[in-house]
Amino acid sequence: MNQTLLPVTEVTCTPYDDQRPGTAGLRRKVAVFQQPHYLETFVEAVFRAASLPAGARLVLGGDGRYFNDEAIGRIAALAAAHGVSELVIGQHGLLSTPVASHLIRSRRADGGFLLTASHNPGGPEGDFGIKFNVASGAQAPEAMTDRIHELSRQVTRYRVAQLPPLDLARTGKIGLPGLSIEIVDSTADYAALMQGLFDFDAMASAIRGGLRLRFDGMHGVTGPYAKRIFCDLLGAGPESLLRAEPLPDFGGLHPDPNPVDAAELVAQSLAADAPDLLAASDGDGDRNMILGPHSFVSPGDSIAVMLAHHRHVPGYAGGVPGVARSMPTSRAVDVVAEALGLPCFETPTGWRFFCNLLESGRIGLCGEESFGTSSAHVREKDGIWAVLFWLNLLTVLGQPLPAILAAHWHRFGRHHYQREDYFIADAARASELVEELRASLPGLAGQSVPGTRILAADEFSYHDPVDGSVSDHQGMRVLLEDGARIVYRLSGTGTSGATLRVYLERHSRQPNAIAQPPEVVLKDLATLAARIARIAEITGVHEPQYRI
Ligand code: VG1
Ligand code: CO
Repeated sequence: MNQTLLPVTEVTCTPYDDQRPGTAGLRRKVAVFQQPHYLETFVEAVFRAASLPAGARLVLGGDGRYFNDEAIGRIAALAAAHGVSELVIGQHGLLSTPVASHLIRSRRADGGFLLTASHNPGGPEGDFGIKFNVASGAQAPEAMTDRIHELSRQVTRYRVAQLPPLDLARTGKIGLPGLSIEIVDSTADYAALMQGLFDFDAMASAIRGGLRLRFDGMHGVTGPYAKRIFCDLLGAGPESLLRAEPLPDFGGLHPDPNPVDAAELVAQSLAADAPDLLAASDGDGDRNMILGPHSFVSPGDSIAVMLAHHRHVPGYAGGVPGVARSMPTSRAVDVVAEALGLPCFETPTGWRFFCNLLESGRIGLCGEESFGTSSAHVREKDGIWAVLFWLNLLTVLGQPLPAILAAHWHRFGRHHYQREDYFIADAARASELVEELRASLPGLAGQSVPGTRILAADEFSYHDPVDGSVSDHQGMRVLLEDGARIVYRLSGTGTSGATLRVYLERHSRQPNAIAQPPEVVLKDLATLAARIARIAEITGVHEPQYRI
């Protein structure tokens, strides 16, 4: 018998065919989500695929982008009709991605819906997205997202409970028949989690002693967390925060923490009176960019430096069992792991692939090249955590950031790294390029290229050591005899056309080469990468849109 006491209505609809989640959830233009029943169809498919226990508890919140609050109300109505008895919702509808993961774990929830399209633009003309995370706080695994897609094509009816309008601004409990809703200020929970990992006294004392921090929230979800942690708890002044108010359209900008979209922060890092640590996070607060005076920490270097010094940070003083990086991430962390005698796993792009390794205790730190790093404290990447890790390192090492980087390169060599994004408006051309490149892989090994030869070329397949699942077609890689590497893959987070990502990497040990900027060291490799994949010839696109 149905226990729901709220009135429930049944709605009939025609299924959609395009609801396959990508690298991190379903992302579409807002206008697509606004089509009748579109959101409900996907959420209904999630409920069918997840088979939650009766009386389940769910976490609900998002990055505050346009459509966030409306989606919360509509998901709550479906949840109640599915017998969910408790909802934990972020105040103002806001939860950063790592905080949502933390709340699912700490509240022992059965899962959660994260409303975000991450670094994609927001506003009525922008993008929206939905991700479902399971009880461990991790994103739904691939088998489940495949199932969600399959089920979404069969949704011809769904049920919604009639809920009163929810006041998301007021924290506290709302008791409804059969459903309890708690609106939470998540900054307190998150600050407590961070206080358990980092030395807040030492960081506060360094800030009192003159250490200057600048954090750019890019009008995403991190502003309130940053204010609470950096200003209220660590004593940084208000000038430390830029763009710290969450806005539904992110101020019309792209909330992506990279040197192109956070150019103002980069300019500040190059000024004569640059702060000691500068950082930015993305729309949903899971990415980070770290800068110091006249220096930029590449994402691959960030995880490598963290690993090299992790025992100086209280939450990691006992050591980590191992590390992991996504395949396209630079191999800088591999070199450190080897020196420390730790296992280093290579996973496909997408945070969900780290989660089995984290959950089974095989790794304690992991990172992606797309400005994402995190640890076993949650099951998502975590932007503010990364900033605190670096702040804690600056404090305990007592050296400026550029000196920490220089010492790292001196010891381990430097992995020069760049990602090139080719936007290809006609997705069919992009697929053609991938097919042709795949077909050419077996013939590449042994070919001479300027200055060296191709050692190997293959397509990455991942065998998950924990659940035995296999994920094919996870990027194509070309290894050169001099150790350099090219990786190609198509983005799985865009909402129009296709984006070909080309990742370039070269490990340098000579001081002269170490001192050169990546664009100089990788120039030849970029030309070679474009030639091997015949990018211009097949797609008509001659230059990458982004070179990061
Ligand atoms: C991109 C990044 C990937 C990241 C994903 C989600 O995916 O490359 O590393 O996990 O975004 O990040 P893709 O398929 O476009 O390359 V986020 O910050 O959007 O949750
Ligand atoms: Co993100």
